[in-house]
Amino acid sequence: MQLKQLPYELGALEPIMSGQTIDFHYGKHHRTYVNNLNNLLEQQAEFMAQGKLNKTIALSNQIKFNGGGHLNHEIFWESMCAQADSAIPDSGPLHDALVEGWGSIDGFIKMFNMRTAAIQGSGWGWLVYNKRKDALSYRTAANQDPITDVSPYVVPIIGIDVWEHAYYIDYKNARPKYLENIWRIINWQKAEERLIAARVESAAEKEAAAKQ
Ligand code: MN3
Repeated sequence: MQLKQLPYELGALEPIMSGQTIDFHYGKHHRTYVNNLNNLLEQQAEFMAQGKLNKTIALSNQIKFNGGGHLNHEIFWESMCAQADSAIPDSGPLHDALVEGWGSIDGFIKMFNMRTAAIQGSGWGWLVYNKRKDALSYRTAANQDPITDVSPYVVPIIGIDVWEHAYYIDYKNARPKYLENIWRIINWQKAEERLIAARVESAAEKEAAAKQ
């Protein structure tokens, strides 16, 4: 697995998220998940080749943690953009689905922040598309659990990291303040693209299932 380049410069999300935070978060934390994951996958392949199934299985938790960390951060970086490019939608499929779910975008953000601020310890808050309900839902995940592990029926739309390393340099221990501000750098356009793609994918899966 490779650490993708960020879709913006280190300082592009200032003053909401500092270049220093992104330098540490992307350049150290995310990079470490990728390096660990690659080493673990290599070790796992060696154990498999040696027929050591017990040792292969023993690596599963670490692979989930570091692999989840890699997946989650890839979505996180692309969930954000420069403040000047971040525009809360006033129409369109994402706007409509959020209003259907929570009455208004404001109502959605309040719900998201309240529930994400309350996550105990390290984890993530997620806006997801629920394939079974053809609707948006909110979910939380602990540690680096991939959201598709929490529920296989969801597709991530927006993911917010609430590990302390995501906000401590800029906000110290004030997680609610970090959450309040982050909506000013959310890439709503990217979120809408994900929603549209998720609906297409879900419709294709339903069609394929109906043919069986
Ligand atoms: Mn993180």
